[in-house]
Amino acid sequence: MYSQGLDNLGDLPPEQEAELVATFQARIDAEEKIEPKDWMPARYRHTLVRQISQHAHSEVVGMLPEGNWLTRAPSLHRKAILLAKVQDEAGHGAYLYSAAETLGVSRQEMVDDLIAGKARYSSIFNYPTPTWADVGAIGWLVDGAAIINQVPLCRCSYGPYARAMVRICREESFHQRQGYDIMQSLCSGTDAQREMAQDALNRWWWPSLMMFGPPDSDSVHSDQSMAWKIKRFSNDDLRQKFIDITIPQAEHLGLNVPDPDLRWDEESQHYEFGPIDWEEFSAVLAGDGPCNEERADAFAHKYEDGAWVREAAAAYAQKHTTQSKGKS
Ligand code: BYC
Repeated sequence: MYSQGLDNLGDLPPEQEAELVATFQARIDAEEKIEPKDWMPARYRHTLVRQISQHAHSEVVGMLPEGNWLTRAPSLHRKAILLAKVQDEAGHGAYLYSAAETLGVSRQEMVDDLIAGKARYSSIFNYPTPTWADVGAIGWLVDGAAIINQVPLCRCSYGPYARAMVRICREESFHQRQGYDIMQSLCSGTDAQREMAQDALNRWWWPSLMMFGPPDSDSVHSDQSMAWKIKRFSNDDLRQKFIDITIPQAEHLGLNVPDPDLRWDEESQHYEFGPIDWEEFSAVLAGDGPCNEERADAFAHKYEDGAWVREAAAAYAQKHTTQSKGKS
């Protein structure tokens, strides 16, 4: 996938290639940012295209589960906030597709791969949102997990990705707050509302932990990505951080985290938690999650429906360019 034109080695003599690689790694080690026109190993470029395009697809597919609730938000106020949040996700997708484009792959290719089922997006968006509390749980847990995972990406060695992440993380903080605020309202409401909040936590807790990726022992890309300072922390370290931050928030809401093995460990100063169902994770990645098919169909149809907007925008841009050329 996306391999055409990405290999910039091959014809070089081995000594010259080794020298380029060593200089590149020295720049990374010195915390310099790598910019689009700089020399980079093909695998570095490829890893970034893989991760950034998956990330962009996640933002865009992530609009679908919450978008389901735009017409049914419980008040005008909640609707306005949710609209703003969903629009932010579209913006995040746009920044990320642009960051990936600086590496030599077109947005069209990335979208075509998503529609063809060849590209991944986050496992979390293959779960359903049957109640309003799911919108709260997504903001609180999913955006909360995203912040933990993405704040270190603001220090990613690739400049355009790192810079896109700074703005995205600011907006994710607002998203997490709006989700927690929904949960707070439900938890201080009627018994039925509290039950709805608890049910949403029960369903979203484990999938949120899976967002951080497979355990370190099974993570195929982590070591290399950490050596290149694309990733700064391992999947397990970030998952632990998320758990440690989130349990007190659940306690504050008066909700029970659905893990009978959960306990605070004085010695390590971390929460210990029960086994994650990695078979479920693998099934979701293989396309057998509760909503994989629904999301794929919805994305493809919405993309088709939006063709006229893209055509109109391209025609407008073309006209604008011709007019400004005529003036100069
Ligand atoms: N879901 O070697 P590993 C959001 C794949 S959007 C699906 O550890 P890596 C939001 C992985 O791709 C959240 N696939 O990989 C949006 C690899 O397969 P391939 C998205 C997953 O890349 C709207 C294989 O498993 N955030 O927050 O080192 C509303 C082995 O994994 C997942 C990002 O994308 C998963 N959960 O680490 C609200 C952040 N986990 O590619 C919120 C940027 C793993 O070899 N991405 N896989 O076929 C990352 O930080 C890293 O790519 C990951 C995985 C931590 C996700």
